[in-house]
Amino acid sequence: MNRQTTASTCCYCGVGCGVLIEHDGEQILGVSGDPTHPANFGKLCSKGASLHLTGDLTARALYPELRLGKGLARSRTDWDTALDHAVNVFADTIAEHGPDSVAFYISGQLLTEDYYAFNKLARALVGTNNIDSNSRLCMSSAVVGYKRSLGADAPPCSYEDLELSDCVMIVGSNMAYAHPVLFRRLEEAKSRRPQMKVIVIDPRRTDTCELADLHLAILPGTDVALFHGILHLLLWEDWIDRDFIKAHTEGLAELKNLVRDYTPQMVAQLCGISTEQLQQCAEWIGTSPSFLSLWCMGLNQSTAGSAKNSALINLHLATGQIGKPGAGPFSLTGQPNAMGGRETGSLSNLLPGHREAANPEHRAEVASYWGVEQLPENPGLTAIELFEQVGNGKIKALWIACTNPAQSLPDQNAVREALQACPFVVLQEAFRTTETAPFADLLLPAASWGEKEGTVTNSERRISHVRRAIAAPGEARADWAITVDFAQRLEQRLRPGQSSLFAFNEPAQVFDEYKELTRDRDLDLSGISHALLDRIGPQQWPFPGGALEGTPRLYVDGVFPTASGRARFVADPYRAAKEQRDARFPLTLITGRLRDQWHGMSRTGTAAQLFGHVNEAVLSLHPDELRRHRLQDGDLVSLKSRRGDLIVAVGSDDSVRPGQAFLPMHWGDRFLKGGINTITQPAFDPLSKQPELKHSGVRIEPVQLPWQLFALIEGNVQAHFEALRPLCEAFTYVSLSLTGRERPALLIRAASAVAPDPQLLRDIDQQLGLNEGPVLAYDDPRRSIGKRVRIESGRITAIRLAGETLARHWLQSLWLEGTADEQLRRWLLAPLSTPPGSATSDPSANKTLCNCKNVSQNAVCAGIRRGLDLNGLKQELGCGTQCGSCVPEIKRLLAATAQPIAVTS
Ligand SMILES: Nc1nc2c(c(=O)[nH]1)N[C@H]1C(S)=C(S)[C@@H](COP(=O)(O)OP(=O)(O)OC[C@H]3O[C@@H](n4cnc5c(=O)[nH]c(N)nc54)[C@H](O)[C@@H]3O)O[C@H]1N2
Ligand SMILES: Nc1nc2c(c(=O)[nH]1)N[C@H]1C(S)=C(S)[C@@H](COP(=O)(O)OP(=O)(O)OC[C@H]3O[C@@H](n4cnc5c(=O)[nH]c(N)nc54)[C@H](O)[C@@H]3O)O[C@H]1N2
Ligand code: SF4
Ligand SMILES: [Mo]
Repeated sequence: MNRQTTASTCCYCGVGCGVLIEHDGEQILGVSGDPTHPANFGKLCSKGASLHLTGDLTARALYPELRLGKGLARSRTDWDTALDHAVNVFADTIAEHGPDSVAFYISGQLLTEDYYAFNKLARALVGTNNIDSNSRLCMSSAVVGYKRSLGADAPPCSYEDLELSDCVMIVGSNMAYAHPVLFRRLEEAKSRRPQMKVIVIDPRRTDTCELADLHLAILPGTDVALFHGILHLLLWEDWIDRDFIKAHTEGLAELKNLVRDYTPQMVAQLCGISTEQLQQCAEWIGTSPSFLSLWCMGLNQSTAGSAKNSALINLHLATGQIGKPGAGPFSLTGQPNAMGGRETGSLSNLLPGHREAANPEHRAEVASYWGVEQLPENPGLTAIELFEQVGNGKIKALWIACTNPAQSLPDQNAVREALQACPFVVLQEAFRTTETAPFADLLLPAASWGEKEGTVTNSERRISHVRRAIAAPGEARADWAITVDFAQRLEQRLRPGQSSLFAFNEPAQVFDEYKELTRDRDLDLSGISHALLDRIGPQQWPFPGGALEGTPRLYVDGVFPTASGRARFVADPYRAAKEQRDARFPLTLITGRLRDQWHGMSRTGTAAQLFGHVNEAVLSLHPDELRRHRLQDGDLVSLKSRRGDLIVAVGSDDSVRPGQAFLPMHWGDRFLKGGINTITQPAFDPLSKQPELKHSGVRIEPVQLPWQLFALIEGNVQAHFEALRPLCEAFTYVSLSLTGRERPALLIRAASAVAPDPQLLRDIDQQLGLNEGPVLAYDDPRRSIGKRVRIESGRITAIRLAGETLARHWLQSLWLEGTADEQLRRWLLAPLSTPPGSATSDPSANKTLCNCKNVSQNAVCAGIRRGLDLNGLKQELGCGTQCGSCVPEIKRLLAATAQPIAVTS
């Protein structure tokens, strides 16, 4: 077939970039940025640009699988059997225990049409509000913040405001990694207008700080105190907009009383910054012609998430910095369709069209539109509560779609127990490899990126048409279609003889039904249709019927969707987080994102080149902290919290302050035994119910795990992963990753206190192809040391070291170079295990900075030593010339060798 191009969107972050998918009708061959898409104008980041390299078919769920009893294995079945079985279990459970004994846990990565279908299924057909989404872990504090302060859940800004602003404050967001293409836009704007001020507020010195004129490394969780301290100064210095306050707001008097106490000295001390920094920050906010704030999980994922959001919005109201170009409180959404979930009412407390499930009028409106008598009154469970109720047996049938709760929810020990105990778990997934998959009694294969059609809304309220390029593999089906098929079958049990609530044949029909529920509401998008988006491109809501274009900015007239039409100052005091570091748990563990991985890595974890930047789980600690604990880079430690523990390697990193530690959120139990959310806490914000995923009190303890294993096997990565990971369960520490670009390989590191049963090693060797064939082996059973290397056509293709693994870096380098020389043979057949020569440095420590051009950190550093500046490096090495995701890091290296950054804490 001919090569074709289909315009669609990237399935990762909330920037919502347009992509052009190159394919031949059957396979996706390449991807590039869509130059006409207003979110990215042709740019993509390292993740978007490598989309076509991910999604290994061998990792995909391809057909339905059903388990007919706990303890049995799942086996392949057909769609009819699968869905009829699910209908029987759901209908019986509802009949016996009522509609609130079932629940749906869905995802901000579903399309709007998928979301709507699920929501209607839960509320109109099943009759429960037990439908919540992973957006509860992500955006729910922003939802509360916008609604409390401004009256509706609507980010009022546009991406172009980043370019137009005079002062941009980035708080609790590592945009350089998490919203890279927007960060590119900001970088360019700042290079055009260097007088633009950029403030970053983050406990860590992230790559985002490369753009900062001021970095406030506040102590974790102290944002509310900081914002109140800033407001205190704004009031004191009279850097406020009295006219705006008078005409368009209410509640300042009460807030003034509160922030009077937030003196610069007290705030500086609480936040761990200097009063000069605080003063500077307030001055830029108060005196810049326009002020924009961007925030993400550093604010939302907190037991004070709602208070943090409102305290930040207070600053915009006090300065009148909203509803005009370059200004406003702009929450960055995490997932590609976090917004669509909010619009379609897919959190337990919401209903479609920005309505409230607790509001009887709203329920009546939606019920009448749907043609059902009523909608359920009982409040629905939110994510954390939902899994608690699964754990204590109240939820007896759970439907999970497009999310991986056995990786991403906090307090994993409890979550996995709950999933294990749940009588019936349905999992609608694109990949069968996830941590949640083993708990599924019914696995339904879902179509994924490039294979499905519908709409998504990005951070700036812009709706894009997501188009299908190729057919889904195997028997996988689009999410909306699975949901609608199930609902139609369930209707026959629950409302026999009545006309269908789910008479949908294509996603455009779902959209058309949904959009009427937004008519005349703040988000009115009733003028949009799939066909219109095809004609005029992606559009920002509100977009009422008859509109010719979308709405770039909200509240330009100063009228807010509250009862009085005025925005509200919210006076929540600063409250210290409940779980503070203390004598028993003296470190604060912060979790967050890496540049090239996406969440639980079901997709990004299939592409070896996405491990080039960071190749395994490392707990980052300040060098002083390492010294205090007498630890070296790379040592294994036991990381403990009140909820669990985990063995992980430590790394020295001075971007983390002493007293803190950082661990990326991505490593679930598959890649790091235990998974990082074993440590995190389920405590949540009282209003938004969003859990405190960012901080936990932890301690590290030394471990003695002298027996070590290192293995590398080239090719068939997924198959080897699946065969080897279960065998590794016997070890105390297990870490898996991929390596290589052209010749991907699986890497395993493991450690234990004592040598394992020799049979286990033989089983591992069997999987590694090291029991026979062209294998060189040396075993010293007395010392429990063994080494095996497979050499084919003069190249290493598999390695296994057991006992001690000193030679691993050397062997990995030889594998990478594709050489197998005499020296290797001599070393292999000798009792000595230390590698010859000096080539013992870790090849993966030489990380790939630039994924597009495959340029390593060593090459960049060498260039810097030769005197190259950023442009010189770009010209000579090519790094940073394509997606630009590596530019902040290159700048940091340049700064480190030239002179320290001017302003940091
Ligand atoms: N590469 C990549 N990009 C992604 C994702 C991904 O998985 N990978 N996921 C997407 C999703 S769903 C989301 S929600 C976004 C998340 O995007 P971000 O929120 O930007 O990413 P995080 O790294 O989770 O957290 C941001 C920062 O919050 C800081 N922080 C921690 N505690 C505090 C605090 O108390 N106060 C302040 N001010 N800052 C604090 C952390 O140090 C961290 O640098 O990213 C989206 N984009
Ligand atoms: N410690 C810690 N934990 C965190 C966070 C943190 O910062 N720190 N962040 C939290 C946040 S903000 C978020 S958003 C969550 C994310 O947590 P999850 O929702 O668990 O993240 P993903 O791994 O993206 O899960 C999406 C799943 O959907 C599957 N999938 C992909 N495409 C499709 C599709 O089209 N259809 C279907 N049915 N399935 C598909 C993928 O294979 C994947 O398994 O993690 C949260 N957990
Ligand atoms: S910034 Fe990167 S991950 Fe986010 S939508 Fe664009 S290409 Fe995808
Ligand atoms: Mo998120």
